[in-house]
Amino acid sequence: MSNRRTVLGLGAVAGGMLVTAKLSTELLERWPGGARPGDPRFRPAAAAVDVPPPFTVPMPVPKELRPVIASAGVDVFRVDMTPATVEILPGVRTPALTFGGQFVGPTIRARAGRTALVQFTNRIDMEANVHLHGGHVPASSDGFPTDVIAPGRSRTYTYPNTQPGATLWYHDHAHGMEAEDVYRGLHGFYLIDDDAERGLQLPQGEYDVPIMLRDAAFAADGTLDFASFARPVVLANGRPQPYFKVAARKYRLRLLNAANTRVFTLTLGEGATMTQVGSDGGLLPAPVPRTELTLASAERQDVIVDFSKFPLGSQVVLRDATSGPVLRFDVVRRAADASRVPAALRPLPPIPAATAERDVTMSFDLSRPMPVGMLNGHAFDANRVDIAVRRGSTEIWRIGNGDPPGFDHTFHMHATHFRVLDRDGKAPTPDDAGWKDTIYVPAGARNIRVAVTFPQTTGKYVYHCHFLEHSAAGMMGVMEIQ
Ligand SMILES: [Cu+2]
Repeated sequence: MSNRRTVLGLGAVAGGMLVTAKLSTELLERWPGGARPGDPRFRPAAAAVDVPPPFTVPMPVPKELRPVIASAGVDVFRVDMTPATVEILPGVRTPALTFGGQFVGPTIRARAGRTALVQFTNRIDMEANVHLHGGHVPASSDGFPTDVIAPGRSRTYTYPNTQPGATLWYHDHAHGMEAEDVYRGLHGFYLIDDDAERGLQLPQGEYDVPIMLRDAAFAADGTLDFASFARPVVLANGRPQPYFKVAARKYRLRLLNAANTRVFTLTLGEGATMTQVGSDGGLLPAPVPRTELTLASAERQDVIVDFSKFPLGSQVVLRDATSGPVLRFDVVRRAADASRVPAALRPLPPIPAATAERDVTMSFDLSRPMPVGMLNGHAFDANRVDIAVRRGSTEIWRIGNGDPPGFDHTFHMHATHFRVLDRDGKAPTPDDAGWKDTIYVPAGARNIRVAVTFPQTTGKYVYHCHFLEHSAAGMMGVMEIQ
């Protein structure tokens, strides 16, 4: 454990510096303008490992997990957390830490109004735990960083699914290890379906596709290189720049940025429209036509793409502004399409009057040999309550980035969702729409105001930077709902 933590410390610096200091002279020299495909720097420094050309492997859709028991009102699932050797790059064996042996864990599809009990068994040789990102769950099932599952032990998490339909994901949250563990594969989708949403007749079944985007660096022997500055290989559902065969009809694409420390800015084809219907906490009040989506680490956006707008045989590329092609959709067949995109989806309720306002400033202590992550000047301490709030109350939090230019952050709050009111006095961006649990806090952001209504549950939850190298380095606080 101590060895692994030491390694993590180095990784924290590397990963943190990668994104946060992207404007530093040193990095600009190494990485001017970011890597582009075809640029030799797009490959890892010691790239003896073969990264295939784009669009040579198919994109899988992670398997959906069947409940082992489905009784009145309760579904029971079992998932092993286990080391596994997986194929990410074709023909290359990569050791990973997985849920259920899959590099992108099995998708858990839950139903609103039905409790899911998920028993996780830790078959990894170190402590780990599980956080349901975006889940409204009791504190005892939230994966508090020090509330871990010992090796060889099992733990059943209770997910009440009292929130509306949404694209959530589950991942490790063991303090100090979350960055490395998630990087090595402890991530999977958790989708909540609700009847009202189903009634809208958005694309369903095989036309409802979760897509996990992330990046990775590979050492020459095929292992995932966690300490690497650069993570040049972009993966969609665990494969490098894959293709995905689609029918000429509407699809719901549930896009998740599961990269530890990266911002994707996505466009489709030659400026094709992606109709956004959902964000972190589920459906927007109305569909929003978008041509460019920005997803910081852990953010989700659900979009409807109508591939019938493209001639059969078209190849439509999803592209990231920094890394280039991410995924190619090949329009290969016709299909019936009874799905719709209604003009009204799910109304957003009015925000209750706030009873408190608080500031949360995110920064590094750069005076130390290893940068330490801080919120309001304090590194994470699991035994200290940083913010106590009243259950059911509404507050306005002003999130600021206290670091010098070049240091980006993200802000994530557990237990609930919030709404972005404004950014430094300006209107929120389209990427801030709807119910959010994670927002981008770029360099220079001083006052992003969010309104949050706390749930009726009580207990200790964390809020943190979701660039996981930053939270692992201490950029995390404890809030107690009382
Ligand atoms: Cu950060």
